[in-house]
Amino acid sequence: MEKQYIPSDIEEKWHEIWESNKAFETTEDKTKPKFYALIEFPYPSGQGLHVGHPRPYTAMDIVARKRRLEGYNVLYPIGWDAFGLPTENYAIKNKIHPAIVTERNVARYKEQVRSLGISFDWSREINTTDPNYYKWTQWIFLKLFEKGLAYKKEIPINWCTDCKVGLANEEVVNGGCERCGGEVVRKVKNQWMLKITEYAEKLIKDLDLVDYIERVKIQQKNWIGRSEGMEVDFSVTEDDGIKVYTTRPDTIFGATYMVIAPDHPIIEKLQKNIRNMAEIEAYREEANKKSEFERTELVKEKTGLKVEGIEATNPVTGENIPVFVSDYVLMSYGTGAIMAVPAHDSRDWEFANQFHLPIIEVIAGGNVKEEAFTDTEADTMVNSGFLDGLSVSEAKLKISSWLEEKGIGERKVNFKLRDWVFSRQRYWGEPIPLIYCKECGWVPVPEEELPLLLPDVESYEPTDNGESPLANVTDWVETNCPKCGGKGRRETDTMPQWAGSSWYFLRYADPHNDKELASKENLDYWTPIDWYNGGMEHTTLHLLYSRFWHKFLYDCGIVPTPEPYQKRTSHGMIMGENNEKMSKSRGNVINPDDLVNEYGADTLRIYEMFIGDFEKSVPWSHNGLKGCRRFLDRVWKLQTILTEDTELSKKLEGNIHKTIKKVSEDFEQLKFNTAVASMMSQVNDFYDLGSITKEDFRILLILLNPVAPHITEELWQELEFDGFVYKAQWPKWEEVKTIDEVVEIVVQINGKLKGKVSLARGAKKEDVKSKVMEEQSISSAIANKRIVKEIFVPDKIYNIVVK
Ligand code: ANZ
Ligand code: ZN
Repeated sequence: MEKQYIPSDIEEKWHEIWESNKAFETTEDKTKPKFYALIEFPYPSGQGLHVGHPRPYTAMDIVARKRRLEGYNVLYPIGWDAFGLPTENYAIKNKIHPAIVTERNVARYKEQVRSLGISFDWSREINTTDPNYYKWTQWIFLKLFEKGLAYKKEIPINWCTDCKVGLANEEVVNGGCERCGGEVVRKVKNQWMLKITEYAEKLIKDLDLVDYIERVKIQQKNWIGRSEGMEVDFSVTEDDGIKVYTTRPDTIFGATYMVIAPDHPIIEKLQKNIRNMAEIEAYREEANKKSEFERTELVKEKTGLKVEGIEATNPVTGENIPVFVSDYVLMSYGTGAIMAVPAHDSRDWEFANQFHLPIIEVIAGGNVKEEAFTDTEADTMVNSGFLDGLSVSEAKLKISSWLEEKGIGERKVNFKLRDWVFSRQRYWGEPIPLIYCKECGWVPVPEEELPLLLPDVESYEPTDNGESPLANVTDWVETNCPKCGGKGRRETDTMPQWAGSSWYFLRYADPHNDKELASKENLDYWTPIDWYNGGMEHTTLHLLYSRFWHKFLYDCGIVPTPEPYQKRTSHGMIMGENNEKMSKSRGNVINPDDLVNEYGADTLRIYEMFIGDFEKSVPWSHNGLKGCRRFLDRVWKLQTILTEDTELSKKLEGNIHKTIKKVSEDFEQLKFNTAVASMMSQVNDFYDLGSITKEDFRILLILLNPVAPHITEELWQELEFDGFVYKAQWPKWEEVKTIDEVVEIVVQINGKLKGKVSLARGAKKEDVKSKVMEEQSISSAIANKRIVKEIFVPDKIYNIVVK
């Protein structure tokens, strides 16, 4: 009697063997083709691993393991993105140093990840809070500073009132804090900023160089928001005028008023002429309290007021038009002023109706009394002087040249992307290595003094005045200016969570280097990353930030390619059984440890791949999990039907080749669920046949190994194959053998020939029957009759006996 399948008996054993064999460590043989697979390294929070984590880890593990079997030198690394708020908040609450909290969380995560049998190269593990790591994060920041891409500026920023911390635009989700969901208000603060906008054009254009799934590309493009338009001068009484930014110069004959942002500088400039300054100031104050998100929401009612005492002139009609302030125009975009065309812009249309302003139709085809007509493919301009009769696109060209010739307009490209707010007023982050000196301004900490260590503090509590807890560490803050030796003060803000993750993938290439962030030789060999899978929620955060840093390092000659990631894919979330998000408060969180203990890591891995379309969110199902365990039990028991009869193997030859093909191709296309399904059906075929040859078993074990690495190694050993599965060769299929031979099956009713159906050789009775019943002549011949018997001779005859 063969052994029972008891995962807990074998899984830990294999972890130890793999580790002592250094099975998944890269080789230094740089003549071998390389493959670099990457997952987003986890944030080790107090909650431990979530069942959502194994989904991307297993998926990329499948790809990594398959590549090894195909002969590649594979780098599949892991590390810890460990600076950040949750750790700090936990530390505050429990009065434990964040470094200790981090250490504990990492240890727990590591054990959990290890129990899943993911083929990470643990010898390259990194941790963003390790001074040997963050030395280089600081070093990159200083490079950015040196090149003028890091600057300090007093600006209104998003401020989370709960976390008491400034947020980047990317961290504000639906008007709330990305971390805690808390209220976000505007606060004017002196901030370190990174000039990501300098890379806006390249960040869009170079998406052409990479293979990202479409929705990622689209989201990045929309976020960067490239817009082509014109700046046009509108003259204003007593002034040299207001510049507007418009993407629709074709509609200029319909501009019946202007709107400026409440904080537009012309208000200050012309205050002597403005008769309602007090009201405008009050309005501005109200507007300042709102976030940009609130102000630009489409659905909300428009507010604003007329600027009394000044008037503008429409440069093409020569008519005087009123100027309004309204918070739907932002000072931070374009020129902070617009020409309002209510007939063809929805926001202007709402505003005009509210304030009873004229609406002049300049493009025919809509009903502008009812709503704005915004079709940009429309054919006919009207009420537009020399543009009349042209199409919108023709009018755009003509008016643009006209405005340029007259010197009142200029073509202009704008981006929605804003510079990255890079300071955080918190403790648990990388110190910003700069010193302020009254004489010299901001002076970098000398390179040889890096890392600038995070000092110990008594209390990590954020302060209400918006200063980092580091500001209280007087003997750390007060230092000498590295340039003139005079008195200096260290910057006390720290870097945001996203700093360490903006370059971590480079460090994996050479994690222990203490001379450079990574050697040129290693970067040349390993980068770019061949395949990076991660969450959609990082598309406009980490993914964008890291592309920016990488491009900057490329321009500095430090990395060899303009893009870090050759391929980017994304997984869907795993939801609760009733399709709601898993959360502590809902009490529906499933702990992967329990599942590994009860069913084994292989079952959990298979299940997470089989659960549904990898790219979509899917609800958890305990029954599905049990089904996957039954499948592995059946694989295990295939041992009981092993046969020496190699003739039998011929019967399933086509089948096997089809399965190899399906699994090989599906693994490459994120179709892990159908790959697993085809292996399940292959196993059914062996049982249907009543036997499996050793060679077929060997192939099955290799195909299944990337998904279920422990059981396959164990069976490999049981069956006394050579070495280990992880060292085997990925099987090849022969295309001709995957093509079914077609046979004609004779259909009879009561022994008389009634027709023929064509099916693949070896088709099963049910499949033949349903094909037969599709035949009109047959189904009508047996209608109203009782079928008493069906005789099936495989590949030959289907006879139906009726009464
Ligand atoms: C006149 C017009 C007519 C416009 C029309 C649109 C449609 P994107 O594509 O987002 O760049 N705009 C310009 N600056 C603005 C600001 N600071 N705050 C709010 N809105 C602003 O859109 C550019 C359009 O948004 C511009 O083109 C301007 O309105 C408005 F039928 O000008 B348009
Ligand atoms: Zn100085």
